[in-house]
Amino acid sequence: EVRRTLVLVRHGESVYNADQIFTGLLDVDLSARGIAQIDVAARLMSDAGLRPRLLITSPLLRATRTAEGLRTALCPDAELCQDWRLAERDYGCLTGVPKHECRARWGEEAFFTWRRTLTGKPPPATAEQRAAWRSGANGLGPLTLGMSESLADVVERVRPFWAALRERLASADGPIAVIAHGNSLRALCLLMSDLSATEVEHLNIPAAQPLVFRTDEHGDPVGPGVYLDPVTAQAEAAKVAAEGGT
Ligand code: DG2
Repeated sequence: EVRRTLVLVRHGESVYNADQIFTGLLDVDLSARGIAQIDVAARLMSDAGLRPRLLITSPLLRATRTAEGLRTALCPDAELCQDWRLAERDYGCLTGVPKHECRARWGEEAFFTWRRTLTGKPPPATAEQRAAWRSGANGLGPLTLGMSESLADVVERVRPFWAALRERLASADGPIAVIAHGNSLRALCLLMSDLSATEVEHLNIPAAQPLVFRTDEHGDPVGPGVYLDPVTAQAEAAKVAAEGGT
């Protein structure tokens, strides 16, 4: 029964992901590997009979390109819309900084706290950093590149998105796909599955691995999310967790 199914997909690998650079709200493109990953994800979804009727994407290019690729491969007639609430967490002064540099400069504890805890929040970007960035992406609503957000801040902006999505799932007549980012999807998973602060610290979402939730008549998930390719997804999630390491 695929009627009330939600598929979460983090975008394919971006050029900054490939170099392990904190990206946040910077609007970087997919890498060649990231583009190729879209076809693999589409094949997994097609084999599972999951052709979305609706795709909702973050407005950032790496997500919109992934969403468009999935739609072309799987469901050309499906509706595709954007929601600013799905944008990546604003990484403040870490934006554009290689992860290993951040870890070397501020130490292992600050690196983990800012990157993975619920309330850890990097300092805002410096004036120098802001001057170096071109004008930000469109469609980001009230978000201003460089202000910085904790994961808890992202949870608060994703909360109304989840409330609306839950209603859509309750009356859905086909699968819904959400295409977003490592941290906006961590926030969504926290809300959907009521994860604790400790559980969410250890949640790492790999690129372009479809994560499937079956939902009930209220739109609430029935059981945990299941990756369509669990072996690869677990291996790739471990690599995400280890980014910035020696
Ligand atoms: C990554 C996540 O976001 O990085 O902002 O650097 O999903 O847009 O590539 P995404 C970034 P980590 O939180 O995993 O370090």
